Amino acid sequence: MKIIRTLRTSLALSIAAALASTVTATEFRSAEIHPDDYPTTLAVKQMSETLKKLTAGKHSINVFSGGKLGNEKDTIEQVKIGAIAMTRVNVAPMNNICAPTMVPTMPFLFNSTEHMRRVLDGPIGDEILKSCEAQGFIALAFYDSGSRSIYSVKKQIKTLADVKGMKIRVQQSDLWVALLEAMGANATPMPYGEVYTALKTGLVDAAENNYPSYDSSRHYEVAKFFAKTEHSLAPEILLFSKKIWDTLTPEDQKAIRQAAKESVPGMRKLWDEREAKSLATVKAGGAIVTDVDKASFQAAMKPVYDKFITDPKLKDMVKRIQDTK
Ligand code: BDP
Repeated sequence: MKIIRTLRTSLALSIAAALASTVTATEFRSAEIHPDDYPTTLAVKQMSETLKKLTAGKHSINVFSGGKLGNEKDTIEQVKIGAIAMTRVNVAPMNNICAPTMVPTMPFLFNSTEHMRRVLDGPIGDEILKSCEAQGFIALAFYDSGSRSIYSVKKQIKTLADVKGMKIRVQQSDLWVALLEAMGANATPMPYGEVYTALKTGLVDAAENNYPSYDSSRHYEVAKFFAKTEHSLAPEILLFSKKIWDTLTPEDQKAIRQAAKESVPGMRKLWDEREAKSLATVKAGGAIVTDVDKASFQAAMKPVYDKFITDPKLKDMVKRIQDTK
């Protein structure tokens, strides 16, 4: 009897140990709307390699590219409930969830890519990332997304007056709606995956994005007038589920943070190369890229700041960014 009981106990213990080891060795799922060759996808894959090394093969990340796990808003929800471990999104769909993410979206706030990188690499960047935690997200890092400009189907935009009454697709964020409305446009929020058809069928007259997205989404085929408004440098953000995070050991958490941070320089290199390549591709494909009277756009942005940067903490953050040299 006693022997059987001992055997049973040891069997139960070894099953428990086997289960524990399968539970702790994890391949985290990460959502991505861009295709496999896009800099954000490649950067998270690189992060996975680093994570594997740092955890001796215990953890890795499987990137589901091309929107396989849903649009950005949906994947954020999935990450929040722990159904997906990670998602790489633009800060835009986080604007309504976590107010400090509005700051790096603000129009004409950064005066160059270098300025943006310096700010996001420093204490202000960390503050913004940290602020997502209360909403259920461990924000690991920012990635570059270049500057966003308006591209239209029928008419070339030269000054602010040309935008008046145009139906322009924006990301799903109240701030983005207000930003384009302040330009005089009729802002239409919708997920990225629906924009090509919306442009093609005339549901919208224009959209706005950076060169790599304008290229990889093939929006340039249907909206060939690219006007360099360069109105926002809104970055990308890497979000990890707090629900899953809280089940991990401190060592694993540290490794994930480190792997994310270490993927940033490589991502920026890929980004710079891709921007140049995409500009060449869209031009060769018939896109007409022109300068605009930027001052007229800049002058129209005050109401956006007045409406969204009301919290003294956010006001102070904007000021600190403007003061960062
Ligand atoms: C791209 C961002 C992507 C956004 C998309 C958009 O990389 O995260 O979903 O813009 O406009 O530049 O929705």
